[in-house]
Amino acid sequence: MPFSVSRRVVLTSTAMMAASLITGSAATAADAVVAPPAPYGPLPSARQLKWHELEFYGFCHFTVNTFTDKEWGYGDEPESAFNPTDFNADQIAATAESAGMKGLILTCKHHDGFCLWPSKYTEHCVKNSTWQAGNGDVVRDLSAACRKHGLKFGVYLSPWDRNSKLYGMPEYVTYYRNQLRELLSNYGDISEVWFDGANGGDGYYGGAREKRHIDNHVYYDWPNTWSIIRQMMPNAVLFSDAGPDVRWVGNENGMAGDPCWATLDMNKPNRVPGGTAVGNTSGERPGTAWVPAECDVSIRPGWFYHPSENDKVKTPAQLLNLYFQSVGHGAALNLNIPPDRRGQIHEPDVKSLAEFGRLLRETFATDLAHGAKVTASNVRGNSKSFSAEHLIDGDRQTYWATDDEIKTPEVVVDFGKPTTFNIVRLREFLPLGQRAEAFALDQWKAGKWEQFADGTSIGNCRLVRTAPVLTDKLRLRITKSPVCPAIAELAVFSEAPGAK
Ligand code: FUL
Repeated sequence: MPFSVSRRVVLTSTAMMAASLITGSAATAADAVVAPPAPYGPLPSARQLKWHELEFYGFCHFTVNTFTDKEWGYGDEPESAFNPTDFNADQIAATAESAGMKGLILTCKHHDGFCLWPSKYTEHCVKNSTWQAGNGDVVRDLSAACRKHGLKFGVYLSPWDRNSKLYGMPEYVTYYRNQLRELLSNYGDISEVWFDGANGGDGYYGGAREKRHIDNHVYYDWPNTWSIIRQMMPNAVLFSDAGPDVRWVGNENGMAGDPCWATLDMNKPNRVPGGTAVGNTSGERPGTAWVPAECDVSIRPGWFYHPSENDKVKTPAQLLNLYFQSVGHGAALNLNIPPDRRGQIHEPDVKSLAEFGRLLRETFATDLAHGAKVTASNVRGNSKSFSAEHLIDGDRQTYWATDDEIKTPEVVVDFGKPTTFNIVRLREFLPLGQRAEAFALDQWKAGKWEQFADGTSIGNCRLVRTAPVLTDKLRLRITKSPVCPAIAELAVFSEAPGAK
């Protein structure tokens, strides 16, 4: 009986409306009575769901360090040190776009305290540098270039300030918040605010030249700083070692753990504002909050541009590996591309990024599962709303789900002809939480199924990259799940040739 409806899933009309909202598709009369699975565990907020769609964006480390050849400025650099000879925000944004990035996060103020915008709260900023006769504003120009190139724009405002004489005193927190307000008021939409965990130590501090230590848990009063952003820029995600929206992955190598759960247990002692990143690489299951990971890494050994590193730019193949180990584990990739002393992305970096972008675009252009025949061992209430077809419809808002008691189902993709691939992409339907805990992939070979890969967390995106598989049928088995799975995508790709 094709569209039979089991007892357990008969709904009231209110629940039916909720069901069609949560499936994201208009339910037909026949399936309007089948309820979606109940959400499992912590759920993403609307702003986190939007952030998950970005997957890959860039960091832009630029300040006096670019000119002094340092990684951490002491805070005593003269404003004249910042003097790009040919700053070109458009070139920076165009380079990011060519790589396939969806946004850029600028170090508006790094630990040295120099501000890349004309702040009215300090003299230590671009208004006192000779660059553009003191009229320059990197934040203005780069945010505008990002908008032009369809990129999101995020801000990094270092809590640690080695220039400010106020650092370590309560007045500094007011200063910091005032600067945050400037950035949130004057530069359009801000997608992410990045809070660095590096804090306190020696510095210039207005001439004191001493060591200053603060207690990161209490000094900045993070809850009240975060609430400023919630009020002024409600869609911006807040990044720090402890979230609250996005967590640091716990290393600067661009690699997420395996598994990398999107959830954390906020009852652990380090899960407080200003807390540490212990446990961040893999996340915690089932967790109490949705705090997915971001993997930050630089295209060069350093975060800032150094001429001595011009021959140490990561290759397109290295960048592709990082993509698989970050985005492919359900996290985001934040790849740093530091402008040089002209104020542009240096040539070897531009070349590598363009080629990496080509590899990404060509690899993921054609889903070989599109148009295949998909058959599932179970479909929730036999309803079209939850059919296995949704795995290959290219739409993240629709998904395949099973009846509540079916936790380890399988689905077969029949290509109808021998097909070669080496990448399988899986996505869960995130509004229902991270559900599946393990899966396996089989190929049909010599008349029987043969497993060629397995894995743990899926979440926003799981990329399985293998040696080339040639088969006419692929099987996905969910091998462990506390509840019935809700899988939004099973896509199949063949890697573009030429990754060097
Ligand atoms: C670290 C900083 O100390 C580095 O300079 C860099 O900004 C990196 C992204 O975060 O904590």
